Amino acid sequence: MRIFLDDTIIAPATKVSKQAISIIRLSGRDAFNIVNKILKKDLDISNAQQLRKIYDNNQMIDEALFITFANSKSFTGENVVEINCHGGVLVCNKIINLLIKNGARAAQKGEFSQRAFLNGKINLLQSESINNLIESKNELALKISALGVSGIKDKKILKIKDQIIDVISRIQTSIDYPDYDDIEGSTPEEILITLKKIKDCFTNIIENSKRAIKVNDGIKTLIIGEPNVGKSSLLNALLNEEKAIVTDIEGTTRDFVEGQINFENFSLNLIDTAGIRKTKDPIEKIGIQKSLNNIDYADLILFVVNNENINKEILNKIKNKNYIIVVNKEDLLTKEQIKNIFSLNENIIFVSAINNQITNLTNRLKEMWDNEDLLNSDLPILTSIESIANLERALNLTNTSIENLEIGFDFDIVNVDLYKTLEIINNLLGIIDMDEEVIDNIFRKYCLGK
Ligand SMILES: Nc1nc2c(ncn2[C@@H]2O[C@H](COP(=O)(O)OP(=O)(O)OP(=O)(O)O)[C@@H](O)[C@H]2O)c(=O)[nH]1
Ligand SMILES: [Mg+2]
Repeated sequence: MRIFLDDTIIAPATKVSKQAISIIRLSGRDAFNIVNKILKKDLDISNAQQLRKIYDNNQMIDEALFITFANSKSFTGENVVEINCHGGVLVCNKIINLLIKNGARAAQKGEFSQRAFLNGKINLLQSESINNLIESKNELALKISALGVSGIKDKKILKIKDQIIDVISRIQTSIDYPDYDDIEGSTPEEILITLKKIKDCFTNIIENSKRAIKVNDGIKTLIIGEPNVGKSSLLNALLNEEKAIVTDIEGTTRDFVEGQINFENFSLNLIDTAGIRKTKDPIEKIGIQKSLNNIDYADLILFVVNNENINKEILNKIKNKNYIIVVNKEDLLTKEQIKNIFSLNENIIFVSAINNQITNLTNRLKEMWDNEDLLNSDLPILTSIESIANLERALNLTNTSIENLEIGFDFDIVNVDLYKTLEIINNLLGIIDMDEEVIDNIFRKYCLGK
């Protein structure tokens, strides 16, 4: 995709379907002129909202609300018109085609955000947050994305950037003026202190960002255990629907049954698996092997048992993972049994899936993934894997600079890596010119009309 900032682009901002209202958006230098061609009287630019009739020659097509934004006041930084027309598929498409006939061009995927970026209205991190805001599955993910869109936390990155520039300048001056030993803070020891602070900041941003991505993508949660302990019943209780088949026959679940549940501050991607036991049935065997193989990839294991006989082989397989032993069928246990089981392991929770009594478990999950600190931290959160990978590269370069200074390498070698680090941070913020192709690649991910 080539970028033509001269073009006026158009796209539906809402789904084109049968609904009360559809919104069509135009952005570009000629947005007002093009829209005027389908009206009897020109838009009054000083009036942001106007109800007007739309004409194709003399044929009236619809009556719509026109909202105008002039240049700097718009999201894209260009002249923008939003047309709130009636929501029929035919009428909406007709208006779009009419405006294309009059000089607009159909927008490419993500082109509105791209223009906002190119016109300096948002930086790259903000534009990634817009996408995440739309994709948010739970409340926390939404709040994180909203903060990202506002760009409020980018100050910290700007501060780090200033620090990097400062270190580069100090080193450069020491190189250029070797006899001038009066430059404040330019001994290797002093530079190391700043670099270690930068390193800590990068590390924390990366860690928080990875957690934030998990918040929205979901925690991969494997429900495992022996046959008939109530794994599928637990899945159903968590999902609050009869998703998996539940019977009293051992080996009911043969293959994975999946479901997703959204809590306020996290989401769980649940996988119910085949009960683990020794079997001659070849199909059941495959299912059991699949359950075991998946242990490695899970973020959380819910190991379901019914009593004090906790299968040691299974426990051994999950002992290094994040796990909870869920004692199901609490309704069938005596107080004495509960007490005994409780003392066996610190990760034990009692539930009765069939009776929907699972609050012990959901409360524990909420404690484990409270995640509120992500909101309270003043560090920005990167919302795309690409940006995190870039910051990881910056972290590696900073680490190399620290190591090189510690072993007494020349300053100029250190500065080469610091320049590269600065370039990465600039790219993250979209501050310097980036290769057109890179920009295209980034924006193609976003959907039309955003
Ligand atoms: N009393 C009681 N029975 C339960 C409870 N949860 C499940 N059951 C019963 O236990 C039996 C097995 O339940 P499932 O959920 O199919 O067990 P599973 O672990 O998925 O079994 P497989 O798929 O065969 O491995 C069913 O008869 C359920 O009604 C519970 O909390 N209390
Ligand atoms: Mg089952």
